[in-house]
Amino acid sequence: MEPQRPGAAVSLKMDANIVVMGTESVGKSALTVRLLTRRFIGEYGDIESIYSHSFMVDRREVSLNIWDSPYSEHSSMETPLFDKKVQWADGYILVYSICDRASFNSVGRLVQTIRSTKDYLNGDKVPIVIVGNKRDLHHRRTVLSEEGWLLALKEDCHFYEVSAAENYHSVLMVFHGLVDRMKDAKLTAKRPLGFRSIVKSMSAVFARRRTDSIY
Ligand SMILES: Nc1nc2c(ncn2[C@@H]2O[C@H](COP(=O)(O)OP(=O)(O)OP(=O)(O)O)[C@@H](O)[C@H]2O)c(=O)[nH]1
Ligand SMILES: [Mg+2]
Repeated sequence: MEPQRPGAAVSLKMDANIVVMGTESVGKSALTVRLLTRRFIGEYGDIESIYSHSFMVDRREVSLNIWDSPYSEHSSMETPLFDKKVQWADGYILVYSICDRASFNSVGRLVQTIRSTKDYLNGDKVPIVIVGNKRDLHHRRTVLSEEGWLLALKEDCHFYEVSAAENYHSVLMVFHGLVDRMKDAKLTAKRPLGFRSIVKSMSAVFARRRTDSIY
């Protein structure tokens, strides 16, 4: 009988923390809920949550913790909560709306701030995916696809234009793209806070449990 290799089963599983960021109403919750439930429910409220989600990629189980928070000035860049999120995460989904030029400009600034905040050995390798959402609203478009592509090229990030309202598969591609990026990065990141402690600290701040979710 073939001897069992210690840790062989463990190496088939990948655990990762993902944070979804972007300014108000760009569709952060819509994207997250699409991935989790395959549905678009229209209104999402102001729920701060870390969701767990698993799927198989190349016969490997990928288990994600996805932190979705409503945008607020207080949790925007260069605050303690922002720093905590950035350190907690292994990968970042930065969302803008193709109908909102200011949200696009904000994504450019976010990439820079994440790179300078994250305790990675090599800031250039931080896995970031840029998402232009609300593609279905093309008649109200103010940000060209080319601008999204150019930003992603310049910042060496993956880029997707999607509609959380109309399409599940493009949303799935976003998360798969980030998982690929995280696999490639092969990073040695410091992780000062574990998942449990971050949930605890969130409960303290927001006085609600993560099970207050959309279900
Ligand atoms: N047409 C269209 N509407 C969308 C799309 N994604 C989200 N929305 C709508 O945009 C609004 C905001 O979506 P949310 O997912 O709540 O946005 P958010 O980024 O989570 O916003 P905050 O949590 O407040 O920061 C809602 O009315 C959604 O129904 C999309 O792809 N197309
Ligand atoms: Mg939200």
